[in-house]
Amino acid sequence: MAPADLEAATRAAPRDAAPEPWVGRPLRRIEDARLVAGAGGFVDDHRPAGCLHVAFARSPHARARIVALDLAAARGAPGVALVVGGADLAAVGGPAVNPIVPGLRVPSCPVLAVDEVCAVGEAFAAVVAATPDQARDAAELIAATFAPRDAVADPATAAGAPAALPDLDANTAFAQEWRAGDVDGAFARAAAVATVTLAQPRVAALSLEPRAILASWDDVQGTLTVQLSTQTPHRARAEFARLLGLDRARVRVRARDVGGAFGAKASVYPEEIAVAWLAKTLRRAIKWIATRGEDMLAASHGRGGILEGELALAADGTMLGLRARIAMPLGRWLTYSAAVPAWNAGRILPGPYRTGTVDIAIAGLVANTAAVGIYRGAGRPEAAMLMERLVDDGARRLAIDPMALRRRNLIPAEAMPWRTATGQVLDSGDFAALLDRACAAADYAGLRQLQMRRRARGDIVGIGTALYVEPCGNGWEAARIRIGRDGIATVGTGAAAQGQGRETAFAQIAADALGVDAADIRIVCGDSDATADGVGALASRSTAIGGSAVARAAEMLIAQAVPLAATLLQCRPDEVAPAAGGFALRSRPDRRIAWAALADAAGGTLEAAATFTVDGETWASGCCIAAVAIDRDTGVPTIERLVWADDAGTIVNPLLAEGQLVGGLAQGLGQALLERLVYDDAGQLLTGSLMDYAIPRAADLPPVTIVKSPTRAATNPLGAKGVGEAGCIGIPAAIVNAAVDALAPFGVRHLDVPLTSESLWRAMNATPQRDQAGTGKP
Ligand code: SMO
Repeated sequence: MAPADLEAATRAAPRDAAPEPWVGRPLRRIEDARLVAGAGGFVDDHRPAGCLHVAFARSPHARARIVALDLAAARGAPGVALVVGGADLAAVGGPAVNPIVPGLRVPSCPVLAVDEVCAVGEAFAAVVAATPDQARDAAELIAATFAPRDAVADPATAAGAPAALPDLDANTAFAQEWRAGDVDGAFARAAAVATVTLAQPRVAALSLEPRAILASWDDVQGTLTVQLSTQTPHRARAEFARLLGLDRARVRVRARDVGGAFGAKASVYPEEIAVAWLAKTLRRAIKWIATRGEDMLAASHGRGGILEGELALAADGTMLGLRARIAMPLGRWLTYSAAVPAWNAGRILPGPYRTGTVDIAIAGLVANTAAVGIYRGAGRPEAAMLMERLVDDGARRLAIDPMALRRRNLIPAEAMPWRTATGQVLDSGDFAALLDRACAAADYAGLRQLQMRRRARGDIVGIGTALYVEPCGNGWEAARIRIGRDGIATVGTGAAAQGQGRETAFAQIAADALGVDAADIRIVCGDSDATADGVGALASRSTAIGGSAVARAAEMLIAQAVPLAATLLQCRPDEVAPAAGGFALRSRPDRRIAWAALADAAGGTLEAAATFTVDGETWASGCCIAAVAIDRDTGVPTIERLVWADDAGTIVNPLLAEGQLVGGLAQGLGQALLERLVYDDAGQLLTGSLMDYAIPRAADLPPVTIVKSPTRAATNPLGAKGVGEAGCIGIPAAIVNAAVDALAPFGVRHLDVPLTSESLWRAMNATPQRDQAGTGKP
């Protein structure tokens, strides 16, 4: 830089300081301009010339030996480039599994079934053709002869699901137990023992763009570029590299826009491995976009657990001990995070309560169905449902108001950080404040009085509460910041996006950290080249961990820039202070130097990369109160009131946070009232389309009152917590508690989701009442 330019650069005042921090502002989503204009970049928006398309032949049997496979007719069909069977890909391995629980046994998962199919919908052959229709037509010409075998039924989805936990046997892929304190003693001296058994249906993730992949092989460079609808691009890159025998540097995975993932796009699928292999083998661009039906049949499902719990209570409502057995279905193969729902449900079961005496056992069961994996909440909703049902059942047995029983057992805010009986360390939270604010906003006392008056005139009305905790991921995330001569900061993050508004929130975080305008930030996410490595968008972790990585990278960039700024400002580094748009002399704030000039002086670019590793875990929490009315003649439930206090710590953008809460509420509502995947006894999926699987529509959403009750997270510099899964965690439990409360005069003691009008009507009209827990204790 010439001295005259330098003089000008150090004098040119960059834009004025922001009047307030960017974090906390209700900034409109940067992403929406392209999305509402139809200019989003979903996988199917990529249409390279000469791209070939894949269709799969799928098993019609839950379990069968493949006796013969005839691919000849398909190979001769119009437009067909290649047809492969399982044997052709037998040497390619299967998806990796996170060994988060001890002794995990992983069933084999061939890319395409070789000798045996293990679930309806499992792919056993693939056709590559010029158009998607030609590929599908040819796939129908594949002639396979099957010898059906006895299938292992999924306990939770078999018709007439048992109300008790199945025997754990050879189908157990893992088991784990948490024990603390004298559990038998606690139950022996209990004044009351609450008992609850939950049988949860499986649900479908139903992202707007189904699973989708476009894999392109570059024969000159020897590289594979994959456009993938994923929430974990770096994980997918590692998987494709490992499975195809490529160096990671030669694989790039990109996900420009992902129309929802909800946990179901955090693992590579066998179909995706097949497409990547076909691209490398044919040295072409190959695309597969799943149909809605293929996703319902063969994408990973969520929930489906059977959970039994017992809560020992003293006469004053003090929790003395907690016993639980939790069995989660896994299906025929394990997704990367297959063990997480059971592990989460077990480790967080005590929730916000002080109970130090526990015996909690979990197990994961394989069966001849589609895989079951993480799904928005991933075990947290199951834990909240079991614990909060136990609390209400205990309150009924002791004739104590359920709110008073909760209040008596909450971990006090002053006790944070709190180590739970399962060894989890809650970093922050004020559960009593959440409960009080929710009660105040709902006018809980008034609601109870109104309930008495309405019951007296024949209305069927109930009030339900659920408190919840939401662990927000452990481990690390990566970020990289590069500032060029134009002063624009390009921020790469390993925290991908699936519709949360990541570009907006992270621009706010980076703008504050660098002291620049958010308009001068470009966020690059959903790209394995954005950072050297990365984890992805899951487990409510991205803002707390990924956002902190961005802040950390900014600190490192500032540390690099200060000596340079000192040279240019002709002062000592300790005389340099951050100023709007760059740095200034501490003693002479008008003597400034902008980031652009620093980048120029550094040869064109300033760059820093950082990894943030969370020390322990960040815990969000909340409290939901629901008031539900049930129609006596039809059983139709109406959610009359919904109040929700959530603690997400520091809120980066209130619009985005509320969007996440309400979106999660919609999904939680679906689980509470509507959604259920059903297999018949032969392992056939009966709910294979949106004609037989109900999801909430906009008109189904009740009004919700959201009140804030934040406490700073103690485990990350932003003080931020997760918010994306909260709606699936607390809302269903509150609604079920309200419905059980509504039907209590009918002797109803428990209801399983979904609370369809049919199931509610049957519960009202069943006599005598079934003892749900099978314990003999009414
Ligand atoms: S269920 Mo989430 O994407 O960890």
